[in-house]
Amino acid sequence: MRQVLDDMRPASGRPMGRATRHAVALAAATLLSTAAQAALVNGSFESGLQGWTVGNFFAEDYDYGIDALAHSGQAAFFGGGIGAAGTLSQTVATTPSQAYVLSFWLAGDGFMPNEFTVLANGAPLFQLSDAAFLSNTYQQFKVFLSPATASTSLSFAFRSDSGAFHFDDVALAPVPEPTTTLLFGAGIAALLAARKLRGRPSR
Ligand SMILES: [Ca+2]
Repeated sequence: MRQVLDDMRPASGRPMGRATRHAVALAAATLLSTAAQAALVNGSFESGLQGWTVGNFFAEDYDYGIDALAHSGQAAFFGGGIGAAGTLSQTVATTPSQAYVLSFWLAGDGFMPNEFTVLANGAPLFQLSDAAFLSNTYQQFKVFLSPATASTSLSFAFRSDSGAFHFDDVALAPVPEPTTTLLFGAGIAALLAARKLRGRPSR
């Protein structure tokens, strides 16, 4: 907050009046409170639906909810929108151009039709249609993404007209290696180019 206020100091360098400072503090507080949370929370659903937003389902404990068929801990999300997919979403802070791996565990009961989709900022990244999972056995999936924005809305869409998917242990982690290697490589290339220029004989 102090940093935000310092950055908002008027260019003239004159100190702000008390009223202006108060208004700026309020505006900054509003900005901070609506910003995405820093990291994905409650990815194991041990705190129920805390941190998550659900949409387009019919009713809790009917076509979505929390139950004990967990991959880890005592709880998992279950969802199977009827006729259309219901969604489970969470907005997290992301670093633009940083690569991330989104991992999660998913199980199905094999009832058809079914559909599962992963979306980032509304764009589909991964989809399963009429997946025939065996007797609610969890499988891990990993989806890579490189967000272009400082916050990313992650959504998972579940449709299962006669059954439900189970979903647990969602995590979003940065993938540092390729970016670091690329930057390092670019640095070396720039260094070599600079040497070449310096080494060129003058006319
Ligand atoms: Ca869990």
